[in-house]
Amino acid sequence: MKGSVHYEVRGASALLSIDNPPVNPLSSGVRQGLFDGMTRALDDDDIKTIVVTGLNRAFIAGADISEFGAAASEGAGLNQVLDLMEGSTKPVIAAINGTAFGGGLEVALCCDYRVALATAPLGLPEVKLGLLPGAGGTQRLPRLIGAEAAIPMIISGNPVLAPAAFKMGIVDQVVDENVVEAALTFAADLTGRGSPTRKIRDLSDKVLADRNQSDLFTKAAANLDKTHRGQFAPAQILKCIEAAVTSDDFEAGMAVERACFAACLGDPQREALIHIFFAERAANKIPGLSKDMPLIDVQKAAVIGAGTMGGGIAMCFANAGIAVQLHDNDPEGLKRGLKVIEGNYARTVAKGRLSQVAMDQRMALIEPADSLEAFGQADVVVEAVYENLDLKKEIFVKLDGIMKPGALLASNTSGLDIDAIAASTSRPEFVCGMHFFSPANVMRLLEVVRGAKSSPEALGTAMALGKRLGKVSVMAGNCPGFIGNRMIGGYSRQANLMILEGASPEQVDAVIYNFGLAMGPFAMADMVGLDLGWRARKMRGGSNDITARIPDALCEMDRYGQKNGLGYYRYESGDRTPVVDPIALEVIERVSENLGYQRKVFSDEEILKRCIYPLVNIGAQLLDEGHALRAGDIDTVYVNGYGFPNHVGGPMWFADAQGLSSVLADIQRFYTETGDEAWKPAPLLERLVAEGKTFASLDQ
Ligand code: 3H9
Repeated sequence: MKGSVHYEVRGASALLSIDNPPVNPLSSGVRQGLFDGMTRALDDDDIKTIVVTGLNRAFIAGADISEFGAAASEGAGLNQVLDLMEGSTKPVIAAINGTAFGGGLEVALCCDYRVALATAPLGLPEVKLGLLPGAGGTQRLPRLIGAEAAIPMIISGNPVLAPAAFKMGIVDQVVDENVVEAALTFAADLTGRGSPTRKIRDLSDKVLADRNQSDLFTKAAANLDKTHRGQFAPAQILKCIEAAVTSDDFEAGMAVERACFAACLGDPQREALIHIFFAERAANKIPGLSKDMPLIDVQKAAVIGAGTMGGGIAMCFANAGIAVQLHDNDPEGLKRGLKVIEGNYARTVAKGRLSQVAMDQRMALIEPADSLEAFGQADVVVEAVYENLDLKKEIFVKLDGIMKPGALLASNTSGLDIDAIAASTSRPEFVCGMHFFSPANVMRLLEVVRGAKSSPEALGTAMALGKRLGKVSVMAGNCPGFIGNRMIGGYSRQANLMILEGASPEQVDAVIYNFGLAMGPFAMADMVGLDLGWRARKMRGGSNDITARIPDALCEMDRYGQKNGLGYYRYESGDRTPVVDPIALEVIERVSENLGYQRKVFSDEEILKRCIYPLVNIGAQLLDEGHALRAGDIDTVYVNGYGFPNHVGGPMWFADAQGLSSVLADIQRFYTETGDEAWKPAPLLERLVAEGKTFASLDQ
């Protein structure tokens, strides 16, 4: 059995300490240990109170996620343990020493009282795994703090720190240190007062008050479409909380929770979300990079380029408490960049999500630098100038002469050749890619790009730095576009071909939106600006690519996208909602006819396949070439960097779910119909189908 619980007698208290490193999930050994410890304490007349705490860095991180979908595990069930705790005639006190998530918080809610360390986060994040708190959380939390506060906490899955939990009424005492001693003192005090117990299941005042709010659940349900579009678990959560509010019968509410939990457990979204949970963590494990190898000690960072990317990257460092110098070769650009950063922070302060003090501290960590020479003592530099290989090489030549020995030299290129950049220095082993996604201070993804000569030390440092910056880091090989942009190229190309062949931007965008992305390729193109590509193509002397003909024609008519209110769509002033514009449709039809297309009608299903299957086919090539280490890495990139719906699990997981043989059959059909080499089936996809395997099987 996995994990254990230590039993100690401390005065008149039994102290149960959960030990299942690193974060104490409720694995079989923990459940059995809690059951045995509770039984022993209840049977011992000298024991008057019971204190439950966690060793290691958490209280309890929740149910053991790896057990979901696996064969039933041995030992006591969680409900048996919780019944024993909640039924205890001796007060049970949770000494919350660290993270109390999911089933962990539910354990604490079955205790009579909760004492927490001020730094401990408490939350019910099950929704992020496609689940709901299935150990009474949906019934006990509303009884403790009221449904109005419980709904956002359970629906968002976001944790609160112990001091906020105290204000909400979730914990009874917060201490800055020695939480176990504080809980034992709390216990001794209870004994002195005749050992009163306090069972949350018996509380009713909060839910009775909630009953008077007739629109609580209709409002919450209406909000789900904005916050959790297409997701299954959130509506189930509301159903459970409503049961807690509308009936006095606790057991009836628990029965609703059990049924809804079972429904979530059986839903494919749960599997997809748990796949993403483990894939994000697996992405950190790089063959050849050991956990304890020496890394560069990053105290001071530097960023080149104060535009949107560079400014966002500087904010990432400052947010993580790392001093960062920022340089731009245009002094006005540097001033503008600093103003934008200040404005970004000020908006977060205005929304109440950052204190003014924290903003001032972060701004103080960002030091403008007049010249690159100022970077000599930085431990890492991230170059974030625009995508021009010659310019980047020139900068790296200079950095080579300026940076101290042993510093990490990273380029934020989104797809240029890292080896060519590294070759312009005398220390290619210290060069790698660190590709942030825009806006860098918001987006979670970081692609760390391995050059042919990048040393394990440099790569390990970049990966660890990503974690410090709060990013999900994925290692990518050095190929044009790396993982993400190489794949997105196939997606955009098919979308652009389809509007030439007869689909409308609105239809393609609707299919992609309904699939779960925030916006489709044409709304996205309008947002980014059609003129960027158009100007770049003109500078290169034009392009033979037929998919550029429509955006070129739109730009020739001064339709640049959202920025001037006209693009693939029309935009009312001050509104970003795309409105179908017959003029743009006329342009599309004209270009399409001039190129000799017979426009045809597309089904939504065909559109979805044409957009998503290039991701799958290119993803398979990346795996075969070794440019992506795992199918799960590709899914992690797409979910965190490209807005792919995480409840679908990423493109490779989606392909597995469709059945690889049917995906391959469609790709073969597209190849035959179009003769387009881009549709040539990836050899890995063919091999997997021939062997009856899935992409997921490669990661096991
Ligand atoms: C639940 O509770 C359902 C109940 O309501 C009902 C039941 C009937 N299980 O993230 P890290 C592993 S659902 C198993 O790198 P951090 C993780 O895979 C659960 N393993 O550390 C990793 O393994 P490895 C609700 C888990 O410090 C290692 O621990 N709970 C679990 O950055 C370290 O993790 C959640 O959703 C788990 N529950 O963050 C909490 N948790 O080293 C999910 C972690 O082999 N967990 N592992 O790669 C988290 O949010 C973060 O892991 C946590 C620590 C904040 C706890």
